[in-house]
Amino acid sequence: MNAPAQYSASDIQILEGLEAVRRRPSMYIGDTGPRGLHHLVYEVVDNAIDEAMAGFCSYINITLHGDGSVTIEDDGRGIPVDPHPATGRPAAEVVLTKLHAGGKFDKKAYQVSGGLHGVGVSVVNALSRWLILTVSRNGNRWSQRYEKGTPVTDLTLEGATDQRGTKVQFQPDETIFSETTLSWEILSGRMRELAFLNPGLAIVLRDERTEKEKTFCYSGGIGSFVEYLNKGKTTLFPVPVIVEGEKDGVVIAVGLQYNDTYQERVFAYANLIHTIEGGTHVSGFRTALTRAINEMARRQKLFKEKDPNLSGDDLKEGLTAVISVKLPEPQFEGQTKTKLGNGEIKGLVDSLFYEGLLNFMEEKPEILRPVVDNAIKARQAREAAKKARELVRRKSAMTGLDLPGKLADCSSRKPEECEVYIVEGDSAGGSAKQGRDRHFQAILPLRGKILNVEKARLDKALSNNEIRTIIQALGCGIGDDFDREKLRYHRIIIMTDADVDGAHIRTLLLTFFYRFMPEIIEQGHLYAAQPPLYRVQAGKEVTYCYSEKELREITAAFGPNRKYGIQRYKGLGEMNPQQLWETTMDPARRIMKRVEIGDAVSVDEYFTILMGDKVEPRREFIETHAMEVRNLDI
Ligand code: 0RA
Repeated sequence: MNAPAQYSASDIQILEGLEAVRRRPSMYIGDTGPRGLHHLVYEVVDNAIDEAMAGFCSYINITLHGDGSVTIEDDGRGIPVDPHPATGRPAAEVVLTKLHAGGKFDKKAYQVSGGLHGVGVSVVNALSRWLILTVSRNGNRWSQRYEKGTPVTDLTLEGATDQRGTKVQFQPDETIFSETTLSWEILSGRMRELAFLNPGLAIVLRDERTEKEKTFCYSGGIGSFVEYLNKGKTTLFPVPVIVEGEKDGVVIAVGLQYNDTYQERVFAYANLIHTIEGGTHVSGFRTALTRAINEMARRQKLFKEKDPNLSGDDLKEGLTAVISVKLPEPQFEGQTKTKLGNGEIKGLVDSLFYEGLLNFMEEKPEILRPVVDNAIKARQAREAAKKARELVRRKSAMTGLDLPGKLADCSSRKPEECEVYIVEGDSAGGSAKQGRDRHFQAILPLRGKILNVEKARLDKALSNNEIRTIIQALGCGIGDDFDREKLRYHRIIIMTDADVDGAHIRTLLLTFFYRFMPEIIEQGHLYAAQPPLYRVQAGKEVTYCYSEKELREITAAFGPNRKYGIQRYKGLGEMNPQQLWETTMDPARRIMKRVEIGDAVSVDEYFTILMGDKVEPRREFIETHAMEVRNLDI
C-alpha cells in the first residue's frame, strides 16, 4: 500500500542534550503560558502531519485525559527503533532525548515540523513530567517511558501487532508551565485548520474531561475551508473558486469567494503554518486577483473604455480567501516569524492563480458582474469614508479641541504609562473619575449604545457618536489613517457591569476594535476590567470575590460559626469611588484580562455569529456555547 520505509538510524544527527531546554524553555517554545503549553501538542501533531503529507498516515487521534495528560496517536510509519550506530541506543530514544534529532533532513519533502514550531519531539519530552512512547512498526510494538526527558525504562518489545504508527502520551510539567490545562477550543481551532489543509486526513479530538468528541475530516480541502468561513454569510456566487497547481516543486492551492460583508479575510499558510503577517504568497495572490478581474471585466465590457481599473483595495471588501503553499525550504520572517520570505513564490502564485482564475471565469462568466459591482460600491464607500474622516478631523480642529468633552483625561503625556477606562454609563463614569489616579488614568464614559459595526462600513461607523468619541480620545486615527505611534494610551480598558447588558456593550466594543482597529488587540493594548462579583464582610474584615469559586472558598474557610454578610454587585454603580479604585482600578490590586485574538478562524466565526444578521446560526451558537456567551472571554 505505502512505499517502503527508506530510513535508517544513522540519518539521525545527535546535536545537544535536553538540560538546556528545561533551563530555558521559552527559548524553545516561545513562552511557558498557554501558548507554549499548546505548542507541545502541535509539535507531536506536526510530526504526524509530516507523515500524512508524505502519504503514510490517514488519521491522527488526540485525547485529552482527566489527569492533564494528552495522547497523540497516528498511523504513520512509526519512529524507527533500530540501534543508532554512534550510541547503540534505539533511534526512537535518540529522537526523544536529543535536540534536533528529528532525523528528517530530506529537503525535498514539505514538512510542518521544522517550520515555525520546529523544535522536535525531544523538547516535548524534556518539558513533560512523564511521557510514554509506543511505536508499532514492522509487526512489533515497542514502548518506553521517560520522566522530564530522561528514559526510565529501555525501549521494550511489548509483543506483535499488525498495526503501524506512533503513540505519544505526555503530561506537561506543572513546574515549567504557568497553566497546564489544555483548551478544547484552542486545539480544535488548529485541528480544524490542519484538516482543511490536508484533505482526506481524519483528525479526531476527544476530551475525556467533558466527554466531547469531534472528527475533523474534509475531502473538499481548501474549498470546504472557504465555505466554512462563509458559513452564515450571504455569498455573491454559490461555489468558491478553487485554483490548484504545482510548479518547480511548489504546491499551490487558492480558494476564494466573495460575501456581502465589508470585511476582507485572507488566511494564508506556508507548509501549513498560518502566516499571519502575509508574505510573498499573499502578494502574488493580490496582484493576480486584481489583474485577472480587470482583464476579464474589460473583455466582458463591464467598464467603459475610459473608466479606471479597480484597485487591490476595491477588491478587498467581502473577500474570503485561503492560500496554501507547500515549498521545500520556507523562510519565515517578520516580528513573529509568520511572514513568508521566499522571493520566488510571489511570481509562482501570481502566474498560476492568474491563469487559473481567468480559466474559471471563462467557464463561469456569471461570477464576474457581482464581484465588479461590489468593488465599485466599495470604492465609492471608501471615498465617502475619507470625507467623513476629514470632517471629524476638521471639526476638532475648528473647536480647537482634539479631545471629546466627555473625556476626563489624565495629566501624563507618556502613552506607555497612560491608560483609559471606557466606562458604561454616567454614574459608573462618575465613580471612576473620583476614584482614579488622575496622573495616568483617563476616564471615557459612554452614554448611548455603541453601533454594532459587524454589518457597517467605516463611513457608517463614523456617523455614530460614541465611536467618533472613542477614535478622538485614542488619537491614533482609523482605517487608512491608523497610526499606532499616535495612540495616547497603551492600556485601553473596557469596564462594564457584570450583567447581560454590560456583556453586550463589551461585545459591541470588542467588535469595533476587532473589525476596525485589530492592531490595538494584536499589540496587546486592549483589556477588560474585572470588577468583583461579591463583597464579603465578617466583622471588620472585608474581602472581594471575583468568581463564584472564590466566594465558595472564602465562605467555606469561615466555617459555620463565623457570622458574615454577602453583598452581590450587580453593577459598577453600586461601588463608591474608593471601592471601585480598590477592587478594579488600582494596578496593585486589580485583575484585568488582556483581550487576545486567539485563533483567527474561530474569533471571526464568533463575531459573525454573535453580531451578524442571520438569526438561525446565532440561536444554535448561543445554545451550544451558552457558557462562553455568558463569560465573553476571548
Ligand atoms: C523520525 C523519522 C521518521 C518518522 C518519525 C521520526 C516520526 C515521528 C513522529 C512523531 C509522532 N508521530 C511520528 N511519526 C513519525 C521517518 C520514518 C521512516 O522513514 O520510516
